[in-house]
Amino acid sequence: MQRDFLVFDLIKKELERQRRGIELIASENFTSLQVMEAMGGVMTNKYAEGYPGRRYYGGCEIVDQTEQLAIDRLKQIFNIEYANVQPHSGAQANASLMLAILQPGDAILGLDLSMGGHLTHGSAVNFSGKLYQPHFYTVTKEEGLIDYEMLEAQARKVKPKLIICGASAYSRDIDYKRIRAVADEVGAFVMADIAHPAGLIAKGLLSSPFDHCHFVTSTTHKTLRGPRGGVIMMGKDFENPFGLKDVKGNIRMMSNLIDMAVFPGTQGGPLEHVIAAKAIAFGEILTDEFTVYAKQVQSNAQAMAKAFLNRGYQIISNGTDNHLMLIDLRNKNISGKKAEQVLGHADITANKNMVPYDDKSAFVTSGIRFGVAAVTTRGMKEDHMEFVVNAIDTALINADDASVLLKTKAQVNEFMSQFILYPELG
Ligand code: DSN
Repeated sequence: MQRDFLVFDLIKKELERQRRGIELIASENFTSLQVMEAMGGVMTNKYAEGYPGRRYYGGCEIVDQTEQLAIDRLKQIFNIEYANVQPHSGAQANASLMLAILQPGDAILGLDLSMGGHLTHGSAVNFSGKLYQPHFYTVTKEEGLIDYEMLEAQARKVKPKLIICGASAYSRDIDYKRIRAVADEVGAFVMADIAHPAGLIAKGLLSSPFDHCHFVTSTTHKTLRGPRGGVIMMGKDFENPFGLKDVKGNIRMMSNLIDMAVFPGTQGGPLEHVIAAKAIAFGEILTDEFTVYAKQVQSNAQAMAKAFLNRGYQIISNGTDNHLMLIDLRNKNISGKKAEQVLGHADITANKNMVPYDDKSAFVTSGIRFGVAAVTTRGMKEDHMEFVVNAIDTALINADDASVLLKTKAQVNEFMSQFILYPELG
């Protein structure tokens, strides 16, 4: 085969883009080189429908070992009884989990997308809002914190089968115990989607959902710094309450139902090359080096929040406990859409985001979301946050001045040249 220079040239350009810019998208990170090597390796060629030791294809004896390693390491990270590492993404993980425990039309209760929630937590444009009957709770207008009283009132009113906690633009810790209490009262399951803060939870820097939530889902590529993918976990396996039995008449455990909902329920062949990469990333998370990284993420986020507050920016909930923050730009007289574009001109990458009670649409928005997981991987410390926030502020203040944006971009590129990314790639 002829080398496809067209595509490889684009991949090289993407590497250069990642190297020269400040990456602040809260859901992104830079994997280690060994994680990327596994993703680009020969395991991509293998079909392995089923699970380790019980596959529908021959030749699975090696991928059985990588998948089992990924499962065992993930269980060790969170000290849990059950893990499924096959979901192709966080959305697939949530779809599988819901398939395992819900019937079409069942009521679910999640954080409203416009308040920091996620598409798969009941949005009308997503399977979760189409197949199930979605209901929502919000954050409080004054403090920007989850409105637990509203959550409890909604749960009592709509009697959901599932309460979903977790978010994609919420910077505070979550009171899982309180959510479980109302779930028990109304007979609901609780699922925590920890896609964003998983890396901090892994190191005990935020509350653990495992003691209180029946199910926990996550992506593997955000603060966990692994390959793009998803996982489903349970702190403790338990007998399914639906009375389903196996061929021998034994009650099936929840782990069986979840495994079956992933495959054959929602997915076909697992991505064994990605699962091998997950195993490597999970091994990295178990090291002390990752503990240092996770602590630095949290410290950097707090330093960044402080620098924004010092410049008069309004952060929803006035700060952060995790790796991200959501900024309401209304007092800065610029929309999220424009801010995202302007920062792009200065090689600073972030995403526009609705703020709670936003008066602008999801395509325009009043907010912008910043996360520090990726820049922390690049090697940034608390002191560097001052440069980053100053560059953002300069760009936003001079949104219509092309010469200032060009100068800021040059400063950003020069600044980033000290944080070497993938030197092995030339
Ligand atoms: N798209 C992810 C994020 O940016 O938070 C969530 O799925």
